[in-house]
Amino acid sequence: PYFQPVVSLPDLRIVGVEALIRWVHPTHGIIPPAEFIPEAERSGLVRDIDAATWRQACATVAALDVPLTVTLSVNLSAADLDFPQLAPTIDSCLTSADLPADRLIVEVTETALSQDWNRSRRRLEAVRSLGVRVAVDDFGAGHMYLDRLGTGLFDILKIDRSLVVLTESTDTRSVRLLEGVVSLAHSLGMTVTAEGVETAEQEKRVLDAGCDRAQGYRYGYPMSNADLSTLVAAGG
Ligand code: G
Ligand code: MN
Repeated sequence: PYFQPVVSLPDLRIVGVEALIRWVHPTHGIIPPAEFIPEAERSGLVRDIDAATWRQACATVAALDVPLTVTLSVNLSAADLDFPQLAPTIDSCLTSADLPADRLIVEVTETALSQDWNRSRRRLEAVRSLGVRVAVDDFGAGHMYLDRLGTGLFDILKIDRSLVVLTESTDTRSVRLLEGVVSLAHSLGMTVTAEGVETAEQEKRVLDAGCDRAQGYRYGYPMSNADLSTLVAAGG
């Protein structure tokens, strides 16, 4: 896993990291997940790859000298939601790293959730009963039945970068749209993270719209665990 910082708004302190899988290939260099995860899904390897990623990420974050409130986010794929042993696997990653469950967040896209909603919901409820929080990833870029947002299953809403970029348009409706999503999430008790923030202008827009957290190249690129340790040792 590589790690990308998540900062709180408006103070820009590192409050979390998201583990993002990368294939560091001896001759091809760093291969992004979009290029190998679809194949791993076809071959059935994706579940093992995901579990190995969570395990390593938990160990890395547990070993960092950071406040106990810094969280780790990991990504779940649709195949993980189809796995009866999902919650026990996550529990075992936490236990072997000695990482408290309240420091872990699992992120699921709307599309992965929709493969079989009732099953996804049961699996995520089991994960949540460990004390782990659940985030909707890339919100606004997939399709979701809005009633599912109100089930109490989700702790965090991650707003897709496309909605963040949209706020730069001269049409003020794009800002109203972001404000509306944030207010909907807040009224349902969710924390809101803006994804893919790259510029000062975007940061101002997401802050003004009421987002609680931000993530994106403005605060840090996904980095190796060595670079992450150096960053947090330097105080972020
Ligand atoms: O689906 P999810 O949001 O987990 O995926 C995060 C992906 O987005 C990562 O592959 C990461 O490299 C990429 N990413 C992270 N921050 C930014 C950003 O500021 N801009 C863009 N374009 N991509 C980003
Ligand atoms: Mn994610």
